[in-house]
Amino acid sequence: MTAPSATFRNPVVPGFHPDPSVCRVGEDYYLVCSSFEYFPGVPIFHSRDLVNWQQIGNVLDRPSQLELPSDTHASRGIFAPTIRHHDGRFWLVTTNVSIGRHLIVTATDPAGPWSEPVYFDLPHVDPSLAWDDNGDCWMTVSGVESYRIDPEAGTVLEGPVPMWSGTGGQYPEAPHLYRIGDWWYLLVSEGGTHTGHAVSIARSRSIRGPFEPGPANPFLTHRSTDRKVQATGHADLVQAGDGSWWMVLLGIRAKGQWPPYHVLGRETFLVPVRWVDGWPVVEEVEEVMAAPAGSPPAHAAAPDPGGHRDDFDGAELAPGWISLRGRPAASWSLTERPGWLTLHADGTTLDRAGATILARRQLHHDCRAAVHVDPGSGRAGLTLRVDEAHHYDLEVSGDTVQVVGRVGPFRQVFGEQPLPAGPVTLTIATRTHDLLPPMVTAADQVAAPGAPFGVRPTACDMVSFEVQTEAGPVVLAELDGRYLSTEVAAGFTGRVFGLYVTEGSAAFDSFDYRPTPPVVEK
Ligand code: 6LW
Repeated sequence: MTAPSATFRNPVVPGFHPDPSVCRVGEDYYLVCSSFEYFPGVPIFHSRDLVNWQQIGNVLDRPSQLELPSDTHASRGIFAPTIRHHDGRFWLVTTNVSIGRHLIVTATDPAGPWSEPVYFDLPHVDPSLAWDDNGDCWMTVSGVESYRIDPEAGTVLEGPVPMWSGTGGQYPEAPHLYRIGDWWYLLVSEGGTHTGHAVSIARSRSIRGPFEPGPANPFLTHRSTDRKVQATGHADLVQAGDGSWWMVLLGIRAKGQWPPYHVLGRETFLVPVRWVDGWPVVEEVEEVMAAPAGSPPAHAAAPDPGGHRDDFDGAELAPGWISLRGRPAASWSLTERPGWLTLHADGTTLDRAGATILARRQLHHDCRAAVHVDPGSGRAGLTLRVDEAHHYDLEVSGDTVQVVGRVGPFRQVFGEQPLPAGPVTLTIATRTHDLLPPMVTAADQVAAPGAPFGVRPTACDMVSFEVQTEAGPVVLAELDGRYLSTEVAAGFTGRVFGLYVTEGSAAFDSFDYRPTPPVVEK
């Protein structure tokens, strides 16, 4: 009798973790994602089962590797990386679109340190690396075309060599070449990184082509379907130690209707791959998926990432903390007030690049994040942000706590109350609904004259702001979370919770992030 297959939960790396690339060395898997205007760049994760991923560092963790000019726009900076293991070393290639260059760094330990970059001034994005049977290195980029390069000298030896550009969808990108048996397989995403996204494949006997398209392209797409996971694409293949094949890819989980909104950015998903007549076949990407018996994910335990808490007692910040466009040494300290994270303002607001923020990604639709902060004489708080023009702030200054919303050109204070001096706990919570309550009717307005006609009392995504007072918790405001979505803000990132200071200095004793149970729809 065949052993029953186990299930695993998707996304395997939730929250704003797009453009995954993966490689295996023995029993160990390593996965990287893009990071855009955030510093440090390119989070790197380790797993033994492809399902439970622990962040072990950031590949680009010093300014000499990661130039993010102070005018770097939101969603510029570091685009999609590729990670490979070759000749005893890890190789990572990516594009810094803010300086218009591809770069390669290497490491013997994937947790770092990684080398200084070797730059390539070649067009396009989404570089990938492969080594041919002669040991020559090829960089393949969106479009799709390849260049034979010397990856250590930073020189181009040949190219561009045109490859295969997918089935005709827009933006052929995220190309990866694989040597499998006697074939070179070329994986390509197309259709754009939203609901039209798709993954196609072709193969050739030679790395230079010509490439023969697969018989069932695109062999993965969720376009025009009502599946919960959408925008599936930007994929990378990996063979597990037991011989089974897997694909990591990005997808989005949207809520609400006409249109649906997604707020967590593009997340990393995993699907099993079968080979049929020499071509990869994958099932639809679901939030709960079956893993073939005996395969690494079938051994995965407790795949829910859960919450995390930081009391700032360590000597270093955990690798999950990200800042914007750099992290000047003078802007933060774990030693100035031991057990607290001290932040110093450097003269700007959250509406402009340059404010002092330390942030963590929002990982669940339903969650709460709390900080215990001593604002001193500063202006500080907890923000839920997508970019400088889309953020909700729960802010303390002087003897007042207030909720400030900034969406596009609009800025408004939504709730305010006096507060005694000293440390205070601030909480931002998000709550989502798949089904929407009915809109307010004329009859409702008779019962509740202030109710706005034709508006739903709650949206598919609500954000609430709470301050802990001596009399208990007080909710200062509840705002529609859709204004902090990719559909409104645009761009390639997702929401993060940020600890910030915009005037003077402030100290944070803890950050506590928890998923909360989803609302049960009737
Ligand atoms: C990335 C491209 C894409 O370079 O989005 O998913 C771009 N596809 O491949 C930014 O993440």
